[in-house]
Amino acid sequence: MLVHPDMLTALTPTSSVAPLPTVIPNPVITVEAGDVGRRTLWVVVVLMGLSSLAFYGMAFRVPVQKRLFHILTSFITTFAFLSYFAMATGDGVSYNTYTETIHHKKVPNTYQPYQREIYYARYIDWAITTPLLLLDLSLLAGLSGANILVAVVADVIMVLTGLFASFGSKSSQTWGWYAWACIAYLVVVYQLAFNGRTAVANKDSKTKAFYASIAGFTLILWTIYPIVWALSEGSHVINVNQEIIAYAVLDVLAKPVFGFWLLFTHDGMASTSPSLEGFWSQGFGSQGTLRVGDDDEA
Ligand code: RET
Repeated sequence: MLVHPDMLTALTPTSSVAPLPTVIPNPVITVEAGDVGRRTLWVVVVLMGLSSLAFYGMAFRVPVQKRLFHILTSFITTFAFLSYFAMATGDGVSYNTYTETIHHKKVPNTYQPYQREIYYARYIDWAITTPLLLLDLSLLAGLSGANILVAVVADVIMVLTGLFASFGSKSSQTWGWYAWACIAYLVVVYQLAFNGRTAVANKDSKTKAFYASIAGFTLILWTIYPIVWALSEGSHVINVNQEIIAYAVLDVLAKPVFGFWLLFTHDGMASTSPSLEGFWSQGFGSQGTLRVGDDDEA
């Protein structure tokens, strides 16, 4: 049988297959919460929900002028309830991708890509609730408006730069943002520890002693947050379940426990606590408001 020369060319093996790469990239490892983490989130949803109800109940038991701390504290646990509900149902979670270098003795380094869950709903919660916690403490101490403003702005900067740090993909980014957050935190500490103490010095001895204890408790507790962050989102030493549990314990102490302590103590010394007057408790008053039937008389 005669074979056309073109057919011969078609049958000849060629080297059209690309050479196999010598280093196969490692598959991405996903670091995420397991059952323990998810259950912990639900436990906190319930605790924040119940304490919000309790705080609203406590608010109703005091006259409206004396509800300032009750209202602020109820808002704090309500926001935390919503944020934990988001995280427990899988909302408010994203991934941060980063690569770790694996060093070898004789062959070149290899690289392991990871994607780790970031519960960014926390940061939205903190951006709203930590200023409210600061307001609770500042009003207790009698801090000036200017100092409260500085504390609140520094606090919001701390949370937002912390959020950027969580999504850093190289260490200069992550730890750079972390450094700005720590500086902002020091401003908050300064306002509470120094200006707060100076302001409360003019108050009665009960308020002075109470401020010293609750502000001391707050500063110790708040200082543990950047440590947990450094071990979890920062250097990935602890896994996502451990991260969730650590933040859950801190959040329950910083919000419901702080809140019950503040409100029970406050109710016991209500005579010396700030009171809401004028518009904040009475509205615009009866003068000048329209009464039913006014239009008919005109
Ligand atoms: C971050 C990381 C960057 C460095 C610093 C942080 C501080 C966070 C704090 C959070 C407090 C949260 C509270 C929540 C209540 O439920 C953002 C973790 C300094 C102090 C009190």
